[in-house]
Amino acid sequence: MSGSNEYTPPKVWKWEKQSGGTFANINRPVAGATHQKDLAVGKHPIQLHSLATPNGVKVTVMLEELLALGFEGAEYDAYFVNIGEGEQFGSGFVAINPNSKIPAMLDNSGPAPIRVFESGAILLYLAEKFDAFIPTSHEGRTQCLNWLFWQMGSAPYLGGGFGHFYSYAPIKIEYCIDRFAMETKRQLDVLDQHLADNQFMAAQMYSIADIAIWAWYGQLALGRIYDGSAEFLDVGAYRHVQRWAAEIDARPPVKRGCMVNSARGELHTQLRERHDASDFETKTQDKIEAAKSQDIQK
Ligand SMILES: N[C@@H](CCC(=O)N[C@@H](CS)C(=O)NCC(=O)O)C(=O)O
Repeated sequence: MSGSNEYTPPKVWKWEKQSGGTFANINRPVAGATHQKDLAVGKHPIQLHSLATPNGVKVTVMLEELLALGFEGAEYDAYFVNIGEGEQFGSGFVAINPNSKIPAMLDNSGPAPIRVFESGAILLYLAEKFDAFIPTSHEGRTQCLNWLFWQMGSAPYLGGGFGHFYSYAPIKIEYCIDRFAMETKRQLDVLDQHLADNQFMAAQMYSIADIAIWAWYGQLALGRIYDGSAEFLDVGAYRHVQRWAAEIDARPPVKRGCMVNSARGELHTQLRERHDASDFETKTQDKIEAAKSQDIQK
C-alpha cells in the first residue's frame, strides 16, 4: 500500500495517544482494576454481570432456556455493566474476570463461590452443571464442542475485525474492511454448508453450540448487529443460516435472553437488570420510565 497516511511502525510501540473510535476512552494496554468498586450481590444462586452484546446474550439465553426447562438452580440476578463507562475495570468485576470483559458469572450455590469467565466457558459450565443443552454421547459432545470452540475462535474476526472496521473505527480503511468482510462471508458459508444438511449445529439437537453461534452469526443474519452490514454482506444469500437463525429466534427463552441487560432497541425490549421472572412484565425500560415521569408529575 502507498499514500500519505502510510504508517511506519517504530521499533517499540508506545501508548502515546488514544486511537480514536468508539472504544478509545476505555482501551488500555494494561490489565487490572482502575478503581475500587464492590459488586452488588442478589438473592439467587447465579450472579451475572453482563451486557446484551452477542457475548452477553449467549449466557442470558442459556439461563432462560434452563429456567424454561424447570431448573430452579438456574435462577439468576443479572446486573448491567456499562462497558462504555469502564465499569469492567472496577475491583469487584476484575475479581471475577481478570480479563475485564463481560460476561462474568459467579455461582454462589456451593460451599464456596465459583467464578466463571469467557462466554464459552460459562455455557459449558452451565451445560455440565444442569446436564442440559449438551449431547450425552462422547461423539455428540465432541461435535458440540467442535462448534462451540469454532465460535469462540471465529467470532473475533467478525466482531473485532469486520465489526470494528466497518462500524467503529474512526476512518473507513478499505484494506481492513475487505479482509474481514471476506473472512466473515467465508465463515457464513461454513455455517450455511453445514446447516444445509443439519437442523442444528451438532448431534441433531439444539445445544450450547447453537446458542453461542446464533448470538453472533444468527443475529448478523437477522440484521441485528452492525447497521448496514446485512446488505453489505448479503446475508440473505445464506439460506440455511437464515432458516436456522429464524427457528432459534422464535424460541421464547431466546427472546427473553436478548432483553436482559439490554440498553438498545425499543424500550419495552430492554430489561436492564433481571432479578425475577416477573421483571419481564414489570421492569422493562418503558415501564420504568413511565413510572419515573408519573413521580415527577406528582
Ligand atoms: N472472549 C470473550 C470476549 C468478551 C468480550 O469481548 N466482551 C466485550 C463486550 S462483547 C467487553 O466486555 N468489552 C469491554 C472491553 O473490551 O473493555 C468472551 O467470549 O467472553
